[in-house]
Amino acid sequence: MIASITGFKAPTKNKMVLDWIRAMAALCETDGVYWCDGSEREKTILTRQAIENGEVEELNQEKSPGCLYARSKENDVARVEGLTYICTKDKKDAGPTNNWMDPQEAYKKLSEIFHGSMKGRTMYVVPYIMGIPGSSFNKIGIELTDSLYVVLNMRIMTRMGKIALDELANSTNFTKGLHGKADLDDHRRFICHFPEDNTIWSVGSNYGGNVLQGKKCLALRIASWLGNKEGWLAEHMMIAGIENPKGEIRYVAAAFPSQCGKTNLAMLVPPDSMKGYKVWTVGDDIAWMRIGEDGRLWAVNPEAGFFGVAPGTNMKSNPNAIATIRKNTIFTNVLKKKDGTVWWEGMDGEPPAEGINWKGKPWTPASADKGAHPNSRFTAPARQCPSISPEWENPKGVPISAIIFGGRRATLAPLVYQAFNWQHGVYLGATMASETTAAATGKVGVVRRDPMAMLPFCGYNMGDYFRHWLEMGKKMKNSPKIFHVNWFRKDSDGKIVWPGFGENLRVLEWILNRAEEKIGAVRTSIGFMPDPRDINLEGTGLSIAEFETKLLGIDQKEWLDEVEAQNEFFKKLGSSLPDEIKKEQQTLLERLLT
Ligand code: GTP
Ligand code: SPV
Ligand code: MN
Repeated sequence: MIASITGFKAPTKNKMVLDWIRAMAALCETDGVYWCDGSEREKTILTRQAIENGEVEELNQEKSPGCLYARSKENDVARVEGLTYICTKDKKDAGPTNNWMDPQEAYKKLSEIFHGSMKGRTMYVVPYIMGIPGSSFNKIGIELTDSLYVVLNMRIMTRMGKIALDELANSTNFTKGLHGKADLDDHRRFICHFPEDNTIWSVGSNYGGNVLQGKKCLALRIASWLGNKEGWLAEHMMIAGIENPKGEIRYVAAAFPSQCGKTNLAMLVPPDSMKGYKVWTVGDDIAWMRIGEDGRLWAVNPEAGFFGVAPGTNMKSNPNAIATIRKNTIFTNVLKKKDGTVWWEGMDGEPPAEGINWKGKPWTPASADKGAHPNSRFTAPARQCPSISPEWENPKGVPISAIIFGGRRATLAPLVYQAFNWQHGVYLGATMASETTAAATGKVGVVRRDPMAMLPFCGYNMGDYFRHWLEMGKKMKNSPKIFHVNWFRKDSDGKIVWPGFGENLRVLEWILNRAEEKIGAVRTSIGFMPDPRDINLEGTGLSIAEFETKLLGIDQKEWLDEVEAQNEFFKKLGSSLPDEIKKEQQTLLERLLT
């Protein structure tokens, strides 16, 4: 039976939108179609509905006004990279690092799961903008979903509702997204991208990165594909402005893999020894970057909220995040306390005497289980962040002085080094590696290649992606300088040496001084490294000697092994790997051996 558009009247005459929604509603056999307008009134109504049907719980409204609590199924708490596909006609276009399915096969396979899956459920139409309203740099998406949890999250993470339909008007240029919980069975769970059709279908999950389609699906996988065609970059990067004591602000963008410190760096609070500095948050996860008329690289955060890692967030590690999530925040898979507030491992103060944990089970500090899942998250409006940059909604974006790559490496990678030039910098990004985290299902703590932190998010052939980066460099008059950092290097006792968090500003200061060519550096086989006297160590408890050996030391044997390990990854890329990257590796090898 063809379901008619019921519930509320369609607020658009856009024929393509209407035809497509009618077809999807028929496929899913939904009971009704509800168009989200994004208003406060609607939020109140949908929140009440979500509480009534058990999709979310209300938290203590005195202590946590506007806050909600949600639990996803135990088998549905992280991105599923093994079930995430790029569906292009030619397998080569997805490349060797992505799962690939033929588009026709994917539509067929997922249609069978979607078919009839919304019987007795409402289909919510969520029109949304990724980018700054009114900017020519925007992408518009419409996500159809049977999950109120998704609707409530999307209204925080994107500019959602009427505003997006108005901006779309009669254009046919929008990302067609379909999401259904179906039966939340992980054997019938797929996250499929059809970049040639500007389409995303995800089914069988209700976890953030799999289902909040504006984020990883549109703003990275589809957008990176478009960026390659249109000459811009969609990156897994935080963006922040660093204001020095003279009041000058310089912007950096940093690509670290999931759960490796982007949100923390974006909201950094300067240490006591760096009075007069201030960090302004522009974005914590995604950067869209274009070359401006001045030949510089300009970055915009296309999101409107933060979907941040909860465990470890406290007043010392990230006070700005703590202030941001006091109200209007959705907490997913954390522990719920008796008083209707939330808790997670690594929060301030003592653990609560009891609570209900992320699995929905009674919990005490003696429990073997964790209170909060290691990938539990908060969803909060970016505008609530005390350090939000006055420029964060500037449609032009902010000019980037330095690009920073980094990962979790217990050994090998020093605290910081600088690429000799853009091409060498692209090589550093291309050969990035990091220990895996709980942000995706699978083993945690295994070193894997994660080029530019985009392994799970690049919507096309990784070799072509490197080539695109190389070409972008040639087009810029004033390209950002490129750096590599590692906050996670351990000593022989297995302890992380660098204090991290706010103290990372000491490294950012060096990076910006280098980017502006204000100070010299030591030329080493792997890149430019700091003269230790150029990094402010006051108050870190680290001596210059310790700093040099434990954080800057280069172990030749380890680096030679690293080059070998890179070759394994290069082999996978085959002929799509640009010669320039191979050449950079060759000259590194020569430098290591002389
Ligand atoms: P995604 O949202 O998954 O993309 O993660 P992210 O890159 O934004 O990572 P986030 O800032 O949330 O940090 C993830 C984890 O790394 C948290 O448990 C932090 O406590 C920890 N972390 C962040 N910065 C540092 C640091 O400078 N040093 C150390 N040791 N840990 C850090
Ligand atoms: C990440 O995993 O990089 C995240 C969280 O930012 S998710 O939205 O789940 O992708
Ligand atoms: Mn991320």
